[in-house]
Amino acid sequence: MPSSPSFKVAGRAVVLLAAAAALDAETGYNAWLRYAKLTGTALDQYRQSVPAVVAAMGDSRLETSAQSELIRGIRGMLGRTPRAESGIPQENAIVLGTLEQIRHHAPQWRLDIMPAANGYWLKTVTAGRIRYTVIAGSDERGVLYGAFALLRKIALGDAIANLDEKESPYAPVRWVNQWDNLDGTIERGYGGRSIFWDNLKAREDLTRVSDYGRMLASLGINGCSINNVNANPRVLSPEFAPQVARIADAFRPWGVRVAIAVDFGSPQTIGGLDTFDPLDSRVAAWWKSRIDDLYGAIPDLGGIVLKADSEGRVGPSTYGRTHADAANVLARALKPHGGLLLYRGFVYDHHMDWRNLKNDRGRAAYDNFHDLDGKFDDNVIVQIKNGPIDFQVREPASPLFGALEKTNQAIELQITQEYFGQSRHMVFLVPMWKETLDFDMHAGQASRPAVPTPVKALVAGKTFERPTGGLVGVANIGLDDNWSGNQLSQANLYGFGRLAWNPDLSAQKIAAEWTRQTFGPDPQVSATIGQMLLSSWRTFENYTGPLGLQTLTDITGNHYGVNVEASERNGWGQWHRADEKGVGMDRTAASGTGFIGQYRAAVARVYESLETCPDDLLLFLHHVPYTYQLHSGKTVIQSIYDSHYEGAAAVAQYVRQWKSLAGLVDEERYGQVLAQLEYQAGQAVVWRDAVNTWFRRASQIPDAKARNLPPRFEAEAMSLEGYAVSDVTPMEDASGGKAVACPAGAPQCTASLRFSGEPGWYTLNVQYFDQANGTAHYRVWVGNQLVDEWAADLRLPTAKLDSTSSTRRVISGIALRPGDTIRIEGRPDGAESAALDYLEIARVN
Ligand code: GCV
Repeated sequence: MPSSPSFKVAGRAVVLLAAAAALDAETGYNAWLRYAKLTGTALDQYRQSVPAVVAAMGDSRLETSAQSELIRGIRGMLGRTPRAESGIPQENAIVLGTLEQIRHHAPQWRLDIMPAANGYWLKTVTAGRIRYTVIAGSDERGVLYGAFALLRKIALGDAIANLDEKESPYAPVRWVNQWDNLDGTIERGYGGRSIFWDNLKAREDLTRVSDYGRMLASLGINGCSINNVNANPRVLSPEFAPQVARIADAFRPWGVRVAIAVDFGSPQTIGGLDTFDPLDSRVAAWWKSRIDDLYGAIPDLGGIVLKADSEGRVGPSTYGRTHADAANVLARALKPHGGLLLYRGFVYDHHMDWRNLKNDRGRAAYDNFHDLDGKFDDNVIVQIKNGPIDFQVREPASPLFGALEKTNQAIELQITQEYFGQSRHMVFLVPMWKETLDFDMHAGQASRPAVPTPVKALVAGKTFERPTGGLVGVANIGLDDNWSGNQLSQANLYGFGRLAWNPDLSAQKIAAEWTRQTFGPDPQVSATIGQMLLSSWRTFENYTGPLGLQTLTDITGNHYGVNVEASERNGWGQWHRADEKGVGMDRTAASGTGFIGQYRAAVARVYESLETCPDDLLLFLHHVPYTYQLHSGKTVIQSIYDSHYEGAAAVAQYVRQWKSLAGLVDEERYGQVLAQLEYQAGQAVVWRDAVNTWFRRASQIPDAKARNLPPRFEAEAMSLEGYAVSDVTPMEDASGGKAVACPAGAPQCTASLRFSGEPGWYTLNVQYFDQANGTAHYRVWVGNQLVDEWAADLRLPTAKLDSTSSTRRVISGIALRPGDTIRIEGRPDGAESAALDYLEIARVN
């Protein structure tokens, strides 16, 4: 990727001189595989310990990738290009191959313990004065993963001189799912269009797919389903197989097997049968013939992902058949080819009667699948979302994990940040995933000694000795230069991959690894970014949906802005049941929906009792009055108010923390992240105010704390020229429930006020609306002086005036005197009305 060497942040000239060479502007395309040149003693040390030769024992595609990756990485980090050789050289060398090859060529090295499939052994071996750094894989993938592991060690500054380290993946299935549509759009994708598809075909240029395969391989990910689970039936049409085959070709050098998602109605829609009944022999024959053909074109196809009977997708219920019937008909066709069928456990009724307090979407996965335990073929995996609802900001582990003993399972985690601020908010999801993976479901046999049965062990097949299972992540990448819509969301892809390889890694370790590889070894950079990442889930939860309320977003719309009521009075079942008396879903066995009874007794006991239920999940599991006292000592309502203020304050602090890295991060990424965090800080205020206003109105209980906030001037109370006052819905999405909008066709409108405060330095926070239907322009004047201007050109997912479009412009360092006129000019464009909510004038201390 092109990069520009310019770097011009004022005020850090001394630091810059020293760091300039390392701080070339970067797009983020190389993600954590930058292989940036080492400096100082690290460079000297590695130059001494890294040999001049990289020798491969075999010439398979994966070994060749491993060899060239090592050369690429060493050239990048050490500025030296090792020689590529084959066989065992008579000089110091990195030697890579499968254990079988190495034993054959060098039996005297006695590498006789085989790591599990896809594993590797990094070992320093000496022969007289010759020193070999051996990368021995249990298979070819293991060789490739070992090569990446060695490079990671160098990038992290770990010692490599005396290696003896064996690693193998925790679970056999380590897949990503792309929700990419064949037309090139991506469902819930925030990193640009698809790298795979355009215009109902595979893209002409698949270089990005190959580069993505390299990123996945660096983490040990071994499979990728390449189209949306809301599948276009066309993916199974006979003429489409070459398209899939081209993508498989691009991934193959990186050991990533392609899988596809299919539509269960395909025997009818594509096959021309009059049925898709899984027990009809013609349907079974059709699946077999299509799958045989696919394997003809892609012999190493990983398998198929199936979403059936969910959110409008057809499924076995049409014929009164079970999910096992549906899964097995495909699994039997896949079996002779070694393919897997990943059947999604995300099955629920989205037309439930919300008035019935016993209805509960949270029950659905367990209710649909636990009776079928033992009925699925052994190449079927039930793919279960981490929580019982749908990737909300906090959910308990799905009870289904603890309910399947004779069925393979996988956990589905969402890397793309659908309910987590999409690509605009920084939220590092690893701590949340860890909480679920480490959660003990107490699923062991009562008769056996109590061995912990965490979710990770259950899905990896360890607890009940299942033949397969694993971790699946819904990916967050697209054609954007930085892959994921912003620089920091790459950490989630990295974190997913590292956890899929080893869920015992700590969130701290993963954050530290990612930060160092992505932003370099400066300790201040590592400490600051690490602190931001690791606190970001709690921060996001604080300003969106604390205490188990789930993400209080517009669940029937864009899943982005705040809309507390959107969850209620509809059939989607993401209810929080907040009313004037109390809040929360009663999911107890005693008086509620019975959801808690789906857990094994030891878990159910903790959740059922208010005494032991953790505060973080209280409102997910219980309905309580607003005045109920939490373990924290606060009332529920005060905790809601406080956490929203804390969340917004934490994001404001992230901005300051990031600014402390000026000069230590390259200019391009520094600027992008700063802009993102400043935007997020504004959005956190929008969330804070909307949620708190809503709950104050509902509960009629005021915030007990006097908050010291900057004075706010509503736009509708300013002196307006051209602007018209407009109601905002829901009303809590705008301060005072109103905005001012400039009518279409008007060249310009203005809102002004006379400043009457103390003379001094101030920050002006202009809260305006950036709609998606035009590019309005704003200018701010103090007296006759233009102090700021900008275009409302963010890619926000709404054309309305609401919390999604509500955006903050921070104008700092403004000198004000009493009597000054502050004037905001808005120039509308298209249907975008240059709307304003309010102006805050904050004194700078
Ligand atoms: C692919 C949620 C998302 C949908 C997604 C669905 C699923 O409902 O909003 O976009 O569809 O989950 O996981 O199937």
